[in-house]
Amino acid sequence: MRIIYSEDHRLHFPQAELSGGQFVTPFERPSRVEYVLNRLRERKLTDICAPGPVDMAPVQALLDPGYLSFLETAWDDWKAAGMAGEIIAANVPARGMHLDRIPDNIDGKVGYYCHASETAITQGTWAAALSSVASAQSAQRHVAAGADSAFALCRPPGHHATADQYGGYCFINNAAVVADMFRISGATRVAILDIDFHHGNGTQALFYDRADVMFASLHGAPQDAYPYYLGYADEIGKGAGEGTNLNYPMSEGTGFGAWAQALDDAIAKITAWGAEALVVSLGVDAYKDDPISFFRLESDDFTDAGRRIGRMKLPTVFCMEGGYAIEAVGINTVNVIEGFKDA
Ligand code: OKP
Ligand code: ZN
Repeated sequence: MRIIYSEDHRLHFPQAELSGGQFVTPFERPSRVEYVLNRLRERKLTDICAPGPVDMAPVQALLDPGYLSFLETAWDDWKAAGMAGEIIAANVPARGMHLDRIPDNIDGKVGYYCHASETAITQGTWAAALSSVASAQSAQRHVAAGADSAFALCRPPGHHATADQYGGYCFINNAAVVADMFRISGATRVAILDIDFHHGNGTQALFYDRADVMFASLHGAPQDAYPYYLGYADEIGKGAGEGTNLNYPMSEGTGFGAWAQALDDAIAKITAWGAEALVVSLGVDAYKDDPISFFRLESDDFTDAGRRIGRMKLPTVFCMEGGYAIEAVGINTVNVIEGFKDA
């Protein structure tokens, strides 16, 4: 399987994540990619390439132009305003406030375009986010050109990013851009299967009213898990998109038995719906030792999951999302890939 990644992911490494009222070293850190790369090489998966240049047209077609230009200049604007530290949102428009009037002040803009303040923006964040979506796009082009699958080792991740908000370590929704590119390149129906522990709220929001992209997500129940305000089972899509959004919220302690049942159900529905291409939001934070998650999957379970996904026999692009038990991230991620290949 072709693997695509850019070294420019390293340009995004904020010093701090706001966690439990303290600043800690971000869980989403550059070494995650190194663990995956090392494991890929150990398992002789060595078809590893750098992406081509980012293609902004599909990104601009899907996302809000004001949001993209905010991200592009946020760091310079922040510094020009005399801010000493990294960009952390300190204000958010909330109930009773205007949700549609965008302030000029950078501090106000940051809050407007952010939905979770644990995520900092630093000097290299925009460049890294572009390199991440470039990897996803290269993977998509490889599969659209006839390969059966490709793995975009995206960093930063994307599935929490909406058309106009960042948060949850995500800035540009890589998987969503890939799905939309499959549509643009001729697929009638595209499915996104999100197996990251966290609900893909950004992906859901981007396709909620669209009938051409099905979104299915397995995740920690929103009553107890980030992103908290979305991911309930009764969110089924709206308008033309009604019936093409599938949420499988699961409670603390969920192990592979229940998780795999949800996976099989999602797979059956995607198959019955007639998807022509598949995008997998590949997070491995459902792992038992993940420091910020509460499922109990073992490393071998990821191989099994990959095999189930592989049996769909769809053209497939994997986009890396989360996974923070860093020493196991490589094994668990590559287990999915090997299970898929083995199906
Ligand atoms: C991103 B992805 C830890 C709280 C973290 C945000 C989690 C983002 C997960 N103190 N909250 O879906 O893996
Ligand atoms: Zn996650």
